[in-house]
Amino acid sequence: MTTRRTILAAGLAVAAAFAVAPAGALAQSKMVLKAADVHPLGYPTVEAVERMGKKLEKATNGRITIQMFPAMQLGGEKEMIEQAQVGALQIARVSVGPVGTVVDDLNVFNLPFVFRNTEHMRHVIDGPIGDELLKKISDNPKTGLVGLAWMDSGARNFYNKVRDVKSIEDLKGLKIRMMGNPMFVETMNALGGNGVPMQMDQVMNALQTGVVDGAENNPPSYDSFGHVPVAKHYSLTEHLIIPEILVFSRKSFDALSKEDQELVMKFGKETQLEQRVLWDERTKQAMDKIKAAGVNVIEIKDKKPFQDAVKPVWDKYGSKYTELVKRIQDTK
Ligand code: BDP
Repeated sequence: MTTRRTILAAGLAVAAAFAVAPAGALAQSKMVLKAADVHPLGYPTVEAVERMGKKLEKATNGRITIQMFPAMQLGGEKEMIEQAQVGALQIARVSVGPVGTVVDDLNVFNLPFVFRNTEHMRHVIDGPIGDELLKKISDNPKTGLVGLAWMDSGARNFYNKVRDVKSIEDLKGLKIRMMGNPMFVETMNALGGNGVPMQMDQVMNALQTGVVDGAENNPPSYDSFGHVPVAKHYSLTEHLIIPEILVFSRKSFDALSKEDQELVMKFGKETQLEQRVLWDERTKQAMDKIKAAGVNVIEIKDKKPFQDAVKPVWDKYGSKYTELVKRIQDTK
């Protein structure tokens, strides 16, 4: 079994390899940028980063390439962030969920129902707020990260193996896996269920053994993590609309030449709109697969009871972001 320690040790070996050449020499020599994602090859986020790698390779005549470690090969997102911070990994594609525990500014996107819908989220990440938050990551030396781009992750919906969740009452007592950030556990608890924080690498097992009754995710993830056959009640609550983020290791970034930094920033940013096209296709396909698998897909027409119930989460965390939330709400 891979432990966090072995993952980090492997990562540190990679860091050593990346750091061998001094900064000046790095500009000339071949460089392999390690990238990681919890999703498998072909998933929109993975594909977008691989395309970024092809562009880098072309622009540098093969000098810079990206080596992708998909499907949790380098551990969960917490480990990926840690590896990027120490320079063991150069590119991490992670959810804003776990990044919020490192960069508090980002937690504004982790507030339940902060976006009206996914279209609204897109307008926010594509506009000045998106740019400012990426800059906050890059400008704060404590993060150890450079923000490259946002990606789409649709809206998250509850699924479980016990019953149809049609109203908030139906969530009562259900143990639901949430991403590792206290805000999510509290969101679930405020909705009447029991939030269980857990990294994705443990969720399948937890579902099968009954440690949890369900989880929540967008259609592509629900499908691609293989949870559909195990938990066949899917309620379109859209309680969290959390973008993904592409970050680069600050330590590795500072070792690049200015020209290479510019290429990384440019091609990194281009992934934002490219991934979106792939995302829309994948969401359609996933929804078709979910329905064909006999899942009870439940539309939630009135989300108000859900929105009212998460007020304690807003009372506790929202006040820090009053101004930013207003700007988000004012974004058309
Ligand atoms: C998916 C995100 C991924 C998260 C995962 C999760 O793409 O980054 O790790 O959810 O729930 O939608 O852990």
